[in-house]
Amino acid sequence: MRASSVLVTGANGEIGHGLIARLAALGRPIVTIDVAPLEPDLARLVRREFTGSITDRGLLERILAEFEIDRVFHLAALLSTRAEFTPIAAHDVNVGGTLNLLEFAHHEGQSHGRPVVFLYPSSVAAYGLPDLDTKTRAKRVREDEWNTPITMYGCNKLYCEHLGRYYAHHYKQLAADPAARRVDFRCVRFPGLISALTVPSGGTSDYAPEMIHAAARGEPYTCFVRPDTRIPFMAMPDAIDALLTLASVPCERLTRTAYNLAAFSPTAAEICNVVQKAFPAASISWDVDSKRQRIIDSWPAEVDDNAARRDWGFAPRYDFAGAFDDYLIPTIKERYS
Ligand code: AKB
Repeated sequence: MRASSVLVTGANGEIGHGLIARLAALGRPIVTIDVAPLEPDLARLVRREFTGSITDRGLLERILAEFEIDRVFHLAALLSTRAEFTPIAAHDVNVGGTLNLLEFAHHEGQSHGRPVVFLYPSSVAAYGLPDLDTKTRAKRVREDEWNTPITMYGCNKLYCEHLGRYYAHHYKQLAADPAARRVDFRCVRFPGLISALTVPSGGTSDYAPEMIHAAARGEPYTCFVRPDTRIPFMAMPDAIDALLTLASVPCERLTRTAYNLAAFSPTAAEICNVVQKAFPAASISWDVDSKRQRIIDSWPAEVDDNAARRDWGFAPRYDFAGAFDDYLIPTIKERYS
């Protein structure tokens, strides 16, 4: 008999670290895919680790043959800055890989007869505001506004939100016997995420976590965006809670497939101030990279997350002060001590 398990792609990444620990604590057998071997602390927690790419359909077929997957957390992606340097590779992984995973989930659902719950982290990068004036006037942007991303990553995320909705509601709609609902696709649009345990790479919202971790390590940091730059952020534990909550809510409660999530929206200068208060020796300077700034300026300062709050009770634990005082600063200090 195939073992019923949860599949996590991009398991070695920032969200994967937190999510795998939580899934293991819940007693769920975990199967992972990542292009790099799992770090030893994570590897101990999983039932089976596959080192390879989500673009490799043969690999997905092997997993299909061996495991009964009833839940997928599809975290693997090339982030916004990296994707601009290699847009075709980004499209292959972010879109091609997601399409493979959706098809995989459909076949899993067909084989065990239950819909596979498919969790997909989209991003605030799915938005694209044309200029700073519009960004200021837009205020709290709703899911269906300003869906005109300017990055390959943002275009990939927005398109995959629609692919997921297609698999969930319209798959093979013209077939003589339209397929039963096999993929239960659920998506959150994450803001920039800040973890106390890992440092991101390849993103454009990375200036916030980089600034904090550099200060804790006693290293100087040069911030690549203007001090008045404002986008939404969230502490990693709230991001993991959101994925787990959305995964377990009855599907009748969901009125959409993609939900905005928000927690706090500080400027880069406000982040710098709290970091400097916590680490008085921190050396933070500013050298604006106008191209990365343009990307950040196209993302909203705030998003409207009323639908997530109403439909499935999303309620982040950490506001700006709490995220730093109760989670980031103490955990990071302990990590580097
Ligand atoms: C990035 O900066 O690319 C990501 C994101 C906001 O999705 N952190």
